[in-house]
Amino acid sequence: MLTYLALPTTAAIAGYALSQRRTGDCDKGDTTVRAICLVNPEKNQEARGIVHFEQENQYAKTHIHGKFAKLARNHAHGFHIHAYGNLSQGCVTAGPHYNPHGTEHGGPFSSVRHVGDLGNVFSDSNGEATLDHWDSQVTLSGPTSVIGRACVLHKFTDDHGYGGTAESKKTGSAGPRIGCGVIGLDA
Ligand SMILES: [Cu+2]
Ligand SMILES: [Zn+2]
Repeated sequence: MLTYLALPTTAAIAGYALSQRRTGDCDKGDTTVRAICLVNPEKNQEARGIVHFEQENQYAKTHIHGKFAKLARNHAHGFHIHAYGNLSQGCVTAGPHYNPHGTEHGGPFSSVRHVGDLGNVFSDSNGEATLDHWDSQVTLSGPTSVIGRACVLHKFTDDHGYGGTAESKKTGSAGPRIGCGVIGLDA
């Protein structure tokens, strides 16, 4: 009787231990955080897109890649991360470029830039664009994480702060917001 009880108990403990070890291994091996931003057109606009974010750990560059459609043909459209995920009044309530360090506007490879400065997406003759960028300032965890903020597509070209105006140093003079979405966690 005791033997019959003991056997399954031992098996259960062994199985539990094994499952714990597997879970532990899995946690160590995959620290990648993923996020997604569905870019929906602003009112009376058509531009749309889908952007994926992947970061292996808090200190790694973040891979930002995606696709856009219904853009102006053969055009560079400014694309940024803005401070807030509030789209209640459309893209305008997403606030300014995400700028946790209080710096001037720049381009994605500028030494002085907003964290949210992703530059431009370049459309082809069909009004379609792909984005494939590894970013050194955008993070998906920690105090300056972009999760819950917004990605915003603009009508005009971001001049990376070289336009010679106050607006250029603030927004890159990228003009009206034509599409946006909230950056949310992905599996
Ligand atoms: Cu913007
Ligand atoms: Zn900026």
